[in-house]
Order: sequence, then structure tokens, then C-alpha cells
Amino acid sequence: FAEDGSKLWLRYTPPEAIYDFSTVTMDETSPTLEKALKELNIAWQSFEGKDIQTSKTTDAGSLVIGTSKSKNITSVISSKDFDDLGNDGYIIRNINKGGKQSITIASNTDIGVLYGVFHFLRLIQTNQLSASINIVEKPKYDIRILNHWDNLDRTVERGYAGYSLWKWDELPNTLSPRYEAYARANASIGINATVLNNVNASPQILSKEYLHKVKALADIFRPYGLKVYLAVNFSSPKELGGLPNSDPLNKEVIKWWNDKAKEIYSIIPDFGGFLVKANSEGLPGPQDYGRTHADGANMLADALKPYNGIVMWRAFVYNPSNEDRAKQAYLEFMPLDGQFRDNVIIQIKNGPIDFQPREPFSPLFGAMQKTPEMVEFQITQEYLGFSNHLAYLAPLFKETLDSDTYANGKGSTIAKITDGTLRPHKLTAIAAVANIGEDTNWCGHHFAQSNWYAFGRLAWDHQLTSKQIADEWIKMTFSKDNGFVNPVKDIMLASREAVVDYMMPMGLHHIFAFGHHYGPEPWGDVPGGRPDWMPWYYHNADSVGLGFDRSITGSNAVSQYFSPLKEIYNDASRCPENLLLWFHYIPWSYKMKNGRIMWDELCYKYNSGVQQTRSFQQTWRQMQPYIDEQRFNDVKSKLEIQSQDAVWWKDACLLYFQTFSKRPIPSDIEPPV
Ligand code: GCW
Repeated sequence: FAEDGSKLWLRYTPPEAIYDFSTVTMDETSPTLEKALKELNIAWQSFEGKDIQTSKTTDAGSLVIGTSKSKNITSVISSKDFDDLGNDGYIIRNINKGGKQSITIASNTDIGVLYGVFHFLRLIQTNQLSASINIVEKPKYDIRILNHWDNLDRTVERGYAGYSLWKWDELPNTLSPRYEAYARANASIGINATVLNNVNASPQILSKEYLHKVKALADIFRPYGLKVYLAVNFSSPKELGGLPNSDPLNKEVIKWWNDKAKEIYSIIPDFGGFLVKANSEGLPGPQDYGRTHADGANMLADALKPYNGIVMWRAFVYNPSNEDRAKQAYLEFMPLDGQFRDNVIIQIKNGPIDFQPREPFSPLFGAMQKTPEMVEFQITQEYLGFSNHLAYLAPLFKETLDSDTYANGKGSTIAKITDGTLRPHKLTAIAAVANIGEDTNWCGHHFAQSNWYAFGRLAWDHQLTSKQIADEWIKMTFSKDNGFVNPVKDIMLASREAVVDYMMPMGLHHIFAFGHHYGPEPWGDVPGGRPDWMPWYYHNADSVGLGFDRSITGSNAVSQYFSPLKEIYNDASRCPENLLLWFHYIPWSYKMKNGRIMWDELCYKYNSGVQQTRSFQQTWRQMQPYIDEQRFNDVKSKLEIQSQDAVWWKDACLLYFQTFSKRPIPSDIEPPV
């Protein structure tokens, strides 16, 4: 079958041992349960070349699936076992009834059954299904959501996998088969929500015409448990509705949103809600009328409330000013803590600046004590080499989720703050900007699929390790042979750190080429341009040193963190060296922990990034026997580009910074070409 990557991790290549589920027992029906059966059939077809049989009585088969309303299920699983499963959780249990073994997949809901089926199939494919299986799972977050930055003209902001999947001009009449394939892939990893359009939102998305297009997608997604949300433009009442303004306290504006919400829910009864980017990067918002983010968010929240809709209000705000960009979101949002409606959640990018290869976590996490907060990650690699570079992002996601904010004392990780463990909130959610497009392989780079996969898996369970996730993804996507799995896993696990090393090590950030953010441009300057969009704003290189002084004597961004972090970050000798130049302006001659001076260390880091990409190439060349030619060659060419780009980054950055440091590049690293 197709070796073009179109099947993602749902290839179902026959495993070593196949559990016999040729007959599946199910005594209920629903569109979602039909999808569960369909999935089992796809897998069985692929494993055995035959269709599965279905039966209503438990004697027939060795796989029983159903909800807590099914007689087959309640006869073997006690009702109290369902108490803790919530809506999406499930049980997968081997049950011995009258000497007959059967695996039962049970949940409170049909979508939970579908998730359980995907889990069961994952176990088979990764050779992990054991005879004594007894699994109880439920997701850590209620809402596990993708954010598409897709425009209505089908271009995708920061998209590197072709045009948008959504063919707006054909909708609602023509339905691409990829809509269902997309929903299925998401369901397979537990993603249950999606924002279809760019946060730089066109007001047009709320027109009647587009709402009917959205409805067509929602109808396809529904059986897979995937709920639709929309990004809205705060000026919609004015731009679309023809009102004189969009002031959130204007009665006409309030009525416009109330009517719009009513219209949306009459078309899409289970619509999820709005995602809003307001007063950010030139977009309109409540501040245009002297109102606050809370005024704006609450007005929308009130309109959605009768239908159980929610507002995800982004905290990605900054303006050219004398205040350090890294501090601005905190300064704007902290005074509003406690003022938001309970169906508002604040969506915060993982770092305080913008999806850099490495940032410390945003200090807003944990700081807003009375407001639900959610993380926004970026799966699409705007700052990590687009779809040209292999960068496995689970380690980046985990670095944020596992960070201790100390907000409620030691152990207040971002995961525990946002998943409701430490602060029970009505809403828990986690978002990521999608890397999906029209490309045959969905994500541009075969390995970029692993980042979509990893986000879904971590949104379900942030306790999984990057290694576990890589392991299962490789086995399902490429090969189960250890000769392939182990070396490729090593590449994946090292890849993000390699990108950090060859792009911006030691806490350097935002020295990207202006606008497109692909290559290096630490020298970049646009006369008259926004200073906070210029690389020198971030690196501050001069004859003495390099870095951004965010200590108490600098911008004092460190003060936004809880103790003991603020003291640690404030003290260059205690600050983690991988964030040193983020928090400190450091002399070229500064002694690092390993005894090297800062300049030399910088050279070694850039060089190490380059050498790692070379070793990825070497390893990959040995993988040829294990996989198909097409994907082998695709990845090989991409690794070549990555390695060339790494050299470009190293040479550009070192030669540029050398004009300030005036020091030699150590002789044992690869000399600039
Ligand atoms: O990272 C920046 C991107 C913009 C993006 C913005 C945001 C959607 O360069 O393209 O706009 O962040 O997250 O709003």
C-alpha cells in the first residue's frame, strides 16, 4: 500500500502476535460505535485480509465492546468501576467468564469506547497486549484542542505542509475524504477539539454562508468526538454586522454577539466556543474602546453561556514599549485575575516570547490564582526549521509541562496547575498550533507527524515519557524492528536539543530572519521597524558581551517568577546555563561551569548542533534496509537540508558575533566556510 505517509500512524502492519478479534460483540449502536467497529475492521483487514464479524451475544467473540448501558458490559464489569472514568475514560480488561477469555473494552460513553479501541489496537501493533490486561485510562485534560492557523483563502499562517485541508470554496457541498481521515487520526490519539481558522481571524467566518460550511465539517467530525471551535475577530460586529463599533459594553454589540451565538448553535448544536486573539499584533480588541481583556472575554462568554460554549482568550500580547516584551503578558493579565467568567480560560503560549526553540516557561502559569489557564504549544515548526528539519517536540512540550512554577509550593508543575490537580477549575484544556496541511503526508516531513501524535498523547497523559511516545509512534509508523526503532528513537530524542544548539544555544532567542523565521539573521535591522521585532533587541551583542539582562538590575523579568526561581534565575552563577543568555547579559570572557569562556562555549555549542545533524544523516543511511524506499529517500533529503542549514546557522551566527567578541574560533571546531 501507499508508502507516501498518508496513513500516518494508522498503518496496521501485521504484528508478531495477533489477538483474535475476528468476531466483535456489541449490543448497542451509535454513529461513534459504528466508527469503532469500522476501525477494528480496517485493522483486521490489514492483519488478516478478512472482515470482522459482529455479534450481539458474548458467547460468540473474544472482543466485547460497549458502554455502561450495554447488558454485555454490565454483566461483567461492576457499575462502580465506571464511577471514575468521566466521559472519555475506558477500561480494557481481560475477563474470564465460564472458562472463556475475552477482552472487554468499556466506557461510560461511546466516544470512550472508540478511544479504548484505538488503545487496544495500539497495544497490538506495538506488541504490548498481554493476557492479563487490565487498563483503566482517562485523559488529564477535558479539552485537547488543535489550533489551525488556516485562512479562508486556504493559505496557512506558518504552515509548511501545503494549503489548508479545508476547501472552503467547495464546502458544504463537496466533502473531501480527508475530512474524515483527519477526524479519525485525531480520535486515535484522543484529540477532541479543533479550531478551524486562524487566530488572525477574518470576520467572514461568522457569516451565515461560512457557518454552513463549518457545519458540514462538524457533522463529519462528530462521530469521532471532535468538536468544532472558531477563532473570532473582535471587530466582527462592526466589520460583519455593520455596527458603528465593537465596544464590548455597547448594548448593540452585546446583542449582536448574543444573536450570533444563537444562530451558530441553531446550525451547530454542539459548537465548542471561541478562540480570541485581541489587542495583539495589531488586531482589534476591547482596549480599542478603553475596556479590558476581561470586559471583552466576559461579553463573549455571556453570549455562549446558555449553550455551554466557552471562550479561550489568548494572553499573547505585547507592544513596542520600554517594557521588556517577555514581561508584558503578565503585566496585562495579572490585574485581571478573578475577573473572568467561569467559562473563560486564558490560553498562554508555553514561553513568554514566542515559541522559540528554548524559552523558560511563561511566568503567568500559576500566577493567576483564580483564573483557569491553559498551555498553547506550537506543533508547526515556525522557529524550528519548518517542515525541513527533523525536530521531535515531545521533549519541548514536556519541559514546559514538567516545569515547577512553585506557585503553590514545591511540585506545582505547569501540568498540575493546568490539569486541575492543584486548582480544581471547571475548565481544563491544552492547545497546540497544528502542522497539518494538504500535503499527501499531512505534515510536510514524515517525522513532523510525530509531533501531532506526541501532542495528542501528552494531552491525554502528560506523564508519558518522550521516549515511550517516540517508541510507539515509530513502531506504528515505520517498523517494529529494533534495528530501526532504537537508532531512530535516539535521533528523535536528540533532535530538539540539536536544533537549539545550531540555532540559538544557551538562552539566545529570536535571532531569526525577519518575517519568515527560517534562517539566521542576528544582524537584521529594518530602519524604522518595530524595535521589538529586531534581533538586536534580544541578543544585545557588543564588544563586552551578549544576552538580555532580565535580572533585578536589568528588565527585572525574573521578579515575575515565584521563589526560589526568581532568585535562581536572577543569579548568573545559579541560572541554568541553557537559559543563561535569556536572563543575563554575559561578558565574552565569563567562565562557564565546564571552565570554558562563554565565547568558546558558544562556538562549541553551535558546532555540536552541526555535528549532531551529521550523525543523524549517518544513522539514517543505515536504516535503508528496514523501510520503504520512498520514505527513506524523503527523509534522507530532508536531513541533508537540515545539516546544510545547521552549518549556515553556525557560520552566520559565529561570524556575526565574532565581529563583537573579536576572539578566535577554537581550532578544534569545524571552521566557517
Ligand atoms: O509567532 C507569531 C507568529 C504569527 C502568529 C502569532 C500568534 C498567528 O509569527 O504568525 O500569528 O505569533 O501566535 O498570534
